[in-house]
Amino acid sequence: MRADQDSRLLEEWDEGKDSARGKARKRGRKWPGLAAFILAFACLCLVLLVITSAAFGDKISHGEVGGHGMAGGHEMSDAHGMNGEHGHADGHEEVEEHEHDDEHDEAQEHGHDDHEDPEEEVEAPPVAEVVRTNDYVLDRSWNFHAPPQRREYNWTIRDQEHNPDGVYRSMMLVNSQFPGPLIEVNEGDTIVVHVDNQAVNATSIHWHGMYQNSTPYMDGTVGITQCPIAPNSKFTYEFKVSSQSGTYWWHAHQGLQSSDGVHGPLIVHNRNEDVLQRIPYDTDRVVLLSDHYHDLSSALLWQYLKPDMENTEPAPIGALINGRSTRNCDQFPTRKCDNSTANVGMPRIDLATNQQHRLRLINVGAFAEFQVQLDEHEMAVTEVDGTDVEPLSYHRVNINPAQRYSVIINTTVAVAAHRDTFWFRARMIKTCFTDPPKELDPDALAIVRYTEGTDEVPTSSDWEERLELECRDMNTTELKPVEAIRAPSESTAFFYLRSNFEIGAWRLSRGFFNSSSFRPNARSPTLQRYMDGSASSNKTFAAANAGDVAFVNDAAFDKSRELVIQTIGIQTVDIMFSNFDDGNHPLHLHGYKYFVLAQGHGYPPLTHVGADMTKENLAPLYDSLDLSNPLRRDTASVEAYGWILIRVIADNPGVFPLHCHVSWHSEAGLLMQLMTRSDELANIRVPQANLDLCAGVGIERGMGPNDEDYRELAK
Ligand SMILES: [Cu+2]
Repeated sequence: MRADQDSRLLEEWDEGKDSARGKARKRGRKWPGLAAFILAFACLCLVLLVITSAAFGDKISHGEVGGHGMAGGHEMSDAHGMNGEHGHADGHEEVEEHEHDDEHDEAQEHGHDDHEDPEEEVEAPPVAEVVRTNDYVLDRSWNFHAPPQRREYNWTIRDQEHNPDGVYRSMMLVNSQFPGPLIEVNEGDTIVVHVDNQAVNATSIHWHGMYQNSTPYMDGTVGITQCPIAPNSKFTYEFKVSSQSGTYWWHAHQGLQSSDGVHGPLIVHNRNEDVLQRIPYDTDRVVLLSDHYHDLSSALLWQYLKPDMENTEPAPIGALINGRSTRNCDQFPTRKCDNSTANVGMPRIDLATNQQHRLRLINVGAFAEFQVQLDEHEMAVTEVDGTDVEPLSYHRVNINPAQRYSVIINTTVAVAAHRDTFWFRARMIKTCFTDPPKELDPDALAIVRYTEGTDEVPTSSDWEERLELECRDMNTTELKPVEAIRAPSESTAFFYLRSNFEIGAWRLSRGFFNSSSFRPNARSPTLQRYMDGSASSNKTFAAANAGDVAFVNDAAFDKSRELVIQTIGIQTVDIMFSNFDDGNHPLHLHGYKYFVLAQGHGYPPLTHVGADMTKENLAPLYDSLDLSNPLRRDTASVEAYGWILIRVIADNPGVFPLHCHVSWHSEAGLLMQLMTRSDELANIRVPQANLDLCAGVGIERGMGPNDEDYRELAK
């Protein structure tokens, strides 16, 4: 930042703040009317943040900059990500790379300075040329029987400008790739990821669906298992993958950085994959589905959490398949846009004829549910969130955020249909968007080609069934795990949780489980607090009543901010969720797969309607359950005004969040924690490198705003 820019930028900042105050006084306004202001505001916030940071080191008052996260404007700080330099674009040391765009490969081998000084790099060329797009075609010659090994990856995270659909926006990318690098391992391997955070914000990486058995401190959740990785600092994740396989993913767990680009697939091969997958297949690939926003999540989050917003989630502008789509730049006259770059365009998926093809569908988006189909082809579902299931055929597969479904497609219909190309359609259920932008394109399309290189435009037919209008899980009751496991016949504990949103004047719109709305403590993660407390024999970490094996620990934790269910020994915990909101909540539990016992709309079967939701009162529901082999997964949804009953065998020592995976909702506080096998936690030592993160400078950068930030605005 040049000194002569400072005064002008400060003036602009003041204007922005005044403008924000004026708008904030108008109650009940919806976001599109404020979009321009919010963008300007976010930019200015970052301008100030950078100025303040430069002038005062890293002491940034929350009140001054509208939030220790605000961090809205990577625009200002992009410089250190925009010089076209980067490390091994892949960062992948032991596994060959199989997904790539040839035209971008020459950029991979450039080295980079570990600690570039952003102040030296004001002028930066556009970086779009060097962002690599991944197609994630897995190599069928993969050695499923290789001895267990360390699979090591080097990742550098930077702020970069990129145009996934033509429109340029600020993003946060790993190794200049969007979507991010593929992690591919065998069950039994150890994953090692060296993260070098060169972004302006602090970050943290979560390994979605990994059990982290014996390494709970590697789960990557800010305020729960670690402090954030500060800007200009490094951290190494290392954990063994055991007793699980299938399709997973990784993503940032700080703010909504995942939506800004920090995400990618994580595939764990089972040594018996050919047995567990009942349909043999010739090809294997990952298909990431994502809602797409043209603005940084931090700017949108600021608006979303504003008082009186009534849980109106920011709606996406479009959708991406493996980080691609294409928009007409004329629709966005105020945006920098180029839809002729190599990364932009409709994805082509080459599936040779007369074969079987595995597609691993992952919804990596922040909000939207997708309904996915390949015209004129049935899809046999063979895996759900890492659980192999007996194949069942569907015309469409509906997939909520963070969920995964593998489907097998049989390409033998060409001859009958006289076609060579077909539409692959991933359509967002747009009826769940309260206030969509007028430029919304809810359908992501790809072309499946039987013959590589053909230019034929598909004329394939849509299915006749009408499209889904509700956001909820597809009916999974018929999907039976190949490895049959009977759910325990009884639970040892039962908890009832109501989810709802509360709004109020001059208070953030917050999501609640019962009366708790999560606020992460970036400098004191729950896990470390427990470790410290138990080491000093702090009695608050024990049950209040002798004999309690599962309890809400409101002695050690302020449950208005941190709702922690603690268990001692191996317990079987049932949780019934009721949703009093008009939005769907895909509920993700870290560190586990749970049994989905039942889910539905309205009230579950009760003995006494209107009486408390106790296990006894739920006898009619419990009596109707089929426990012989229920679906096990890590993300299942409680639909709007609906309910879900899950059963967790709580046998994994650690502190694991259970939260809504609509990122807007979880940032609004819809998150609680299970501290399981707390009696075993004392035997686990948190590595010093993890503890050291908490002393990092700037670790709050990138977190969501505080209530206080809005009070400042209201003055
Ligand atoms: Cu939710």
